[in-house]
Amino acid sequence: MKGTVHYETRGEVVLMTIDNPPVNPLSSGVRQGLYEGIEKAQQDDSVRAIVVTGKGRAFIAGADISEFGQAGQEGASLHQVMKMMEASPKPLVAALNGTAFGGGLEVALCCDFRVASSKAQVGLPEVKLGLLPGAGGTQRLPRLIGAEKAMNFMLTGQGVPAAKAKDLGIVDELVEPDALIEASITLALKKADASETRKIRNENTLLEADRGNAEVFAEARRFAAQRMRGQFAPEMIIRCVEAAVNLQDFDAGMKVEAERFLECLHNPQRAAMIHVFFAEREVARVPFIKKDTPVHEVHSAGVVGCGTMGGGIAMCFANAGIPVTVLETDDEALQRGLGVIRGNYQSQVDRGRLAAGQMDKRMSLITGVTDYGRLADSDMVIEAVYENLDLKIKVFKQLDETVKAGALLMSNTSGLDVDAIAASTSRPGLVAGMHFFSPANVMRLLEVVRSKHSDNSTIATAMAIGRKLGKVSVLAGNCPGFIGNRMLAAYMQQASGMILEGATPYQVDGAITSFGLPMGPFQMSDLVGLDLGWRARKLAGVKPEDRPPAALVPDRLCDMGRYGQKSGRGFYIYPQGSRAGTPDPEVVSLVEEASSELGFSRREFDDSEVLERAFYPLINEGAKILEEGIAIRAVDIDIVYINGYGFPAYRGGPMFYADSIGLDKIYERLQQLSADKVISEKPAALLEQLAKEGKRFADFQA
Ligand code: 3H9
Repeated sequence: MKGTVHYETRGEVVLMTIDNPPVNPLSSGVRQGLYEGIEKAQQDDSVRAIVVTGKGRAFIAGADISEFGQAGQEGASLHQVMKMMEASPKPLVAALNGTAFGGGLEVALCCDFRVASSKAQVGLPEVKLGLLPGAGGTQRLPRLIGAEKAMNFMLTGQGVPAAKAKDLGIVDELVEPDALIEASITLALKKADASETRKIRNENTLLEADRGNAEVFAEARRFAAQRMRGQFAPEMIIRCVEAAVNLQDFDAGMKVEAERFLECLHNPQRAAMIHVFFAEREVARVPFIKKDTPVHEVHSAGVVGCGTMGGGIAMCFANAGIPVTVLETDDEALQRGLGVIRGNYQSQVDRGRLAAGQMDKRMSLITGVTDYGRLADSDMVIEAVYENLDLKIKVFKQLDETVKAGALLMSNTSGLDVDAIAASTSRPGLVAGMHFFSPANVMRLLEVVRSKHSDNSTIATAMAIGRKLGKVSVLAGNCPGFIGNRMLAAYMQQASGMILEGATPYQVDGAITSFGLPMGPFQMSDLVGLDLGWRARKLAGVKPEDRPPAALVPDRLCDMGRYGQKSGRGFYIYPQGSRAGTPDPEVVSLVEEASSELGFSRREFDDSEVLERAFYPLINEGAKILEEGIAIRAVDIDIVYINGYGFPAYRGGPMFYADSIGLDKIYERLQQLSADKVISEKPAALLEQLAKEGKRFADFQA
């Protein structure tokens, strides 16, 4: 059995300490230890009260996630443990030393009283795993803090610091970390002296106040529809709280909770979201980075370029408390860039997300310069100039000459050749790609791109700095587009093909957003700007007859001045600067004309065909990325796609999604598409091999 609980008597109080490193999940040994310990304490007449705490940085991180979906369960169940706790006439005090999440907080809510160290954090994050708090949380929390606050707490799944938990009424006492055990024992004895216990299950006052308040549930549903579109668990949480309020019978409410929990447990979203939880931790493990791989100290950073990307990257450093120097070509561009940064911070202050003092502090960490020499002392410089290889190489040569020896030089390129960039310097080992996603200060993903020259310590530092900036860093190899943009190209190509063959842009976008992405390919094109490709083709002197068929519709739109959101029109019409576009019949006619010009006879598409066409070639590109070693594992691709491209976490990422469909099915369909010349290539050799062996991408080991 995994994990244990230490049992020790302190006078008339038993102190039980959960020990299951590193974060004390409720694994079999912990549940069994709690069960036996509480039973023993009940039987011992010299014991008057019980204190439960955790060893290390957590109280209890929740149920053991790795046990979900596994057959059979060793040891006592959590419900058996809780039954015993609630039946205890001896007061139980939870001494919250650190993180009390999920089942951990539910154990604390089952105790009579809660004392928290000022360093503790509590939360019910089950929703992020496609679950609901299934150990009484949906029934006890509304009884303790009311339905509205409880639903908000469970639907956001955000942890709150101990002080906030005290304000909410979740915690009874707040103490300094050193005083926690003493304070908890003192409280336990005081309550024992007064023969006082507090069983939240018996409290109905707040529920009565919520009864008949339909608006509180309507509001929770609006919140879930807006912020958690497509997710299964939020509605289940709301129904459990409705049961708590309407039934006002704890055991009946628990029955509803148990049924709904099982529904969540068996829903495919649960498996997908737990896959994502572990995948996020897995991507941090890079086989060639060992514990003893040296990591460069980065006390100060430089950024070349203060446009949208450069400014956002500078904000990331300032937000992490690292001084950053931003370089622009002239003072006008610099002031414009700094103005945008200030404006971004100001809007955070206006929305109450940042204190004004914090904004001043962050701005004071950003220094704007127009002279390369001022970057000389930076420990790491990130280039974020226009996406052109010659220009980037010019910048790197200049940086190589000016920035101190030993400093790291990184490129924010989104797909250019990092080998060539590195080779243009005298320190190729200290060069790598750090591809941030726009807006860089918001998006969580960082692709760290390893050139064939990069030292291991350069990569280790880039990965570590990414984490320090609050990003999820994923390692990619060097190839055009790296992981994300290379796969995106396959997807965009299919989207363009489908509208020429008979779908409308609105149908394609509709199918993709119903699947769970925040926007479809044509909404995305409008956001990025249709004119980028159009201008690039003009600059390169591409003749209209040589233009790829996929470019015909966007180029025609640009010829009409429809560049996308920025000009108020593109594939969609954006009334008065609105971000939500409305479809335009004129575009449908234009698409139909383009189809006929190119010799297509248009046909009907259904949404399932749109999804196959959009995602199967993307998955195929993912398979090639794996076989070429551009991504180390399928999970790396999943994390890139979820955090950089809005693939719904509840579908686990494209490679997990492929595994759940079955690789044989995907392989067959791709073969068909290849035979019909819908895709220009054959299915990836790796996909063919895994499909024939009945395996999954998850089984692939490089
Ligand atoms: C639940 O409770 C259901 C109940 O309502 C109903 C039951 C009937 N289980 O994140 P870290 C591992 S659902 C198993 O790097 P940090 C993690 O994989 C649960 N393993 O540390 C990692 O392993 P490795 C609700 C877990 O300090 C290691 O611990 N609870 C669990 O940055 C360190 O993790 C949650 O959703 C777990 N529950 O953050 C909480 N938790 O080293 C999920 C962690 O091999 N956990 N591990 O990669 C977290 O949010 C964070 O881990 C936590 C610590 C904030 C606790």
